Amino acid sequence: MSSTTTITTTPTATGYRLNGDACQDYKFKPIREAEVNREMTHRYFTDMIEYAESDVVIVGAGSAGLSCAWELSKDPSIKIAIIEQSVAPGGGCWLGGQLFSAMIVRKPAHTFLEDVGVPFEEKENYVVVKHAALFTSTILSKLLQRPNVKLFNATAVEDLIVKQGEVKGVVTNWALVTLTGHDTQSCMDPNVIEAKVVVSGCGHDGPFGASMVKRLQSIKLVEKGCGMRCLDMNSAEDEIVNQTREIVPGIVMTGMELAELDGASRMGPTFGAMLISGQRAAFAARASLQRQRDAEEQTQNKISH
Ligand code: AHZ
Repeated sequence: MSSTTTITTTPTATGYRLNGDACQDYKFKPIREAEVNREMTHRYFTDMIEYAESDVVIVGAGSAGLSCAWELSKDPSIKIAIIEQSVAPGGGCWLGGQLFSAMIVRKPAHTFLEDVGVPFEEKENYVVVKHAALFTSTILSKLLQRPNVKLFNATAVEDLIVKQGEVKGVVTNWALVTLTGHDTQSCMDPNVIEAKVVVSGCGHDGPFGASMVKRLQSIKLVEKGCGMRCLDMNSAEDEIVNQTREIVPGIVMTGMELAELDGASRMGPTFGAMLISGQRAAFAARASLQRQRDAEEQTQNKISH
């Protein structure tokens, strides 16, 4: 509380006490419009310059992508850009399923919730978070405070940078351009972010979903799979976690997009697999970074000998 804050103790009609300056004649400090502009644009473009070369780009800020970012960003030396086409990050995890609030997480994935600090109600084989938005808002608020993480929302990944069969980064555009602009503004070229590893968590097929797996199939870096199978909660969650891996050099896949690649079942409204698949994707991304560092070191050693 600032030293100038006044506390009123007048009881209101509802019995609550109001406190703070909001009850007084309120006056903001002055600001110039241009100052607001410069604060925002300077910071955004500084971030764009800073993250033009990232260690890891995570595509899609759904439950899998965010869980991956959570785990990976524990190492402050890894620079992570998260690209989300929607204005609001979170993908499908603002709701538990359909329009319902509660989020079901099957054990033992509840340990991930403990790690993030999300409270839950305990049942024998699963836990319940009282609102999925509590998970999403908690992980987002903690993640976005980490100095090695930048979220670029309202930005879509349109394509990949691929060299000699290895993924070396992503091609981006403002999501509005990707969604509608290409009808009228086909000349609007995109932007790029170089990355040592790309983690794709674009979700299953849909208006924007599975965008990465479709592109990888079209350039024949992966085979065309049979697509997501029908719902079976018990097999689906294990399958997704166990299939999480680096699918081609430089690209790790996580979450429901994997079902489109490998033909796994969908699990419907249970989220444990998304959290643990995200965590596994972080381990796979770290292993890929390490492998690339070792290879670089070997090349340097050969040159210097
Ligand atoms: O907007 C998408 C969403 O937030 C984003 N996205 C997709 N393509 C993109 C692109 N560029 C940038 N080209 C992109 N962003 O990716 C996010 C995917 O989140 P999601 O919640 O849809 O997927 P997830 O795999 O993290 O979680 C799946 C949750 C599901 S679906 C399901 C079922 O249908 O049975 N069950 C569960 C638990």
